[in-house]
Amino acid sequence: MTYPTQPVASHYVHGAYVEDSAGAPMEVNYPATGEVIATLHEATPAIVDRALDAAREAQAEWAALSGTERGRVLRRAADIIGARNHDLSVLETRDTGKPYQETSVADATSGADALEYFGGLAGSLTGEHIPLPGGDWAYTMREPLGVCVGLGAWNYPTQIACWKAAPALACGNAMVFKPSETTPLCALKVAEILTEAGAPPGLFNVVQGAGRVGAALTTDPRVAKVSLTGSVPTGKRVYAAAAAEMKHVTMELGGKSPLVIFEDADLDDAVGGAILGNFYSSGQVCSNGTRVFVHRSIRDTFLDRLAERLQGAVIGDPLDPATSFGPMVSEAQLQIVQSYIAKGVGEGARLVTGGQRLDRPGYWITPAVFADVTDDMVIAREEIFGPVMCVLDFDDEDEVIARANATEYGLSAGVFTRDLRRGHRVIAALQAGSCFLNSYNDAPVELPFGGVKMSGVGRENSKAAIEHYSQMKSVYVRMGRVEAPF
Ligand code: TXE
Repeated sequence: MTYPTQPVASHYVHGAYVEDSAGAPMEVNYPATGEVIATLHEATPAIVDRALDAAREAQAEWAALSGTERGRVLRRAADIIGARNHDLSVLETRDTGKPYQETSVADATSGADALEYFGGLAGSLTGEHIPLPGGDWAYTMREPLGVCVGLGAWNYPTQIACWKAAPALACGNAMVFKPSETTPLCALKVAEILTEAGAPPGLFNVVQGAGRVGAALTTDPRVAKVSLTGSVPTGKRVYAAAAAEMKHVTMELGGKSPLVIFEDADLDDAVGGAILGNFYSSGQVCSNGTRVFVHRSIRDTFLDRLAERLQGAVIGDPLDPATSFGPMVSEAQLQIVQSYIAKGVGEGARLVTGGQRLDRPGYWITPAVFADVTDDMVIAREEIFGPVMCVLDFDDEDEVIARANATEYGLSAGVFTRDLRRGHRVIAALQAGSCFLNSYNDAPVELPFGGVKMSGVGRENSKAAIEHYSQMKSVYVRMGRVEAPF
């Protein structure tokens, strides 16, 4: 039996489900059919207050444990998630509409990887000893920040909750997590599982709601850090609000990433990379390579091969393991995508295939490919966040580097070529935080993930995330006498 979609209650605070029906109702739709699968309530100020108090209390207790003990809890949570991967994946599919074929290998599993990885690191987080002249010395201590807030987007609800919670908790922090109002279900399961794994009550709390609840968390003086996954406009607002009290931030924001395919690329790999980087999760991935620059000499062959491969997309019931392409997350997101497709056509781009809304309940649109796209078109400049690939032609390396970098974003970039030197040279010149050579969109926990320019601040995953969830204290130790001038 899989999990019911209606949770026991809307929020998870101090190790238990809590409800406050005074909060505005929030309906959750199954994107594949549009049907209401759960009704929750937005967090009232009283719930936010309880969650922050619970986190503050738990944080002190948690930070007093050894890193090894903290790590054990995280690793146990990873094991529980692994054992329940099927049920968690079904819930993720219902929450987001993403096909089970994806959720069963990319969501709870990725969350479990983060918990296991940071659980393993927790015991080795230390400061250092620094010898100084005259027998003096110093040491550094790595300290937690305190209570951290996580604000999630709707595209990877389980993964985002775990990617934020795992390094935060490993470093001795507590967290209040607010999922996206569009996909509120999965983070509650992460909270339940952490409790089951031995986390003290209040260590990881989930409160529901939209921007107003996120803003209340961001500005609360009990909060030391805010980590957001979302859009650039929201990122600017949250960053500015956090700055008022000099809070730490991690910003994982949007992108319009370039994927550069040279004439010597393995064409099937390049087509595969472009498919992964545009149509996985129905294109709702921040790091997608949505500006596909294809060398003019292979452009037509590339488009033919792509059209052939797209015939293989199985669009249907997301819970059927054979389905490889699901609906958009919401009617609103579908309409955004449709409006961009209309803009692309209006601007003179050639719609090679797809882009049609399917005549069925739910939020379905077929994968779209535009060719003859030019840099100035709106579809080549703005993040669409849907299954819309823009193919642009180029003639030489310097030209494509300049054009690829001519964007305010800098999340990801990919290069397909068989020329070893060119591959590394071009990657080095691209302004992006997460790059791929002859691949696209791999995000193992061992690698730092994050953007440059408007795509964000800070890094998630890898040892780099530790720097963003802890602070250093340095202690000077004088072994001799203190010599003062008077
Ligand atoms: O993101 P939002 P949404 C992009 C994508 C998409 C757009 C909107 O372009 O079309 O964002 O998606 C909370 N203070 N990405 O609506 O609005 C909000 O409740 C504090 C890129 O999901 O940025 C949610 O929990 N919090 C992205 C979170 O911030 C606030 C993945 C993100 O909301 C707030 C998904 C405020 N003032 C969408 N306002 C990626 N980069 O991965 C909103 N929130």
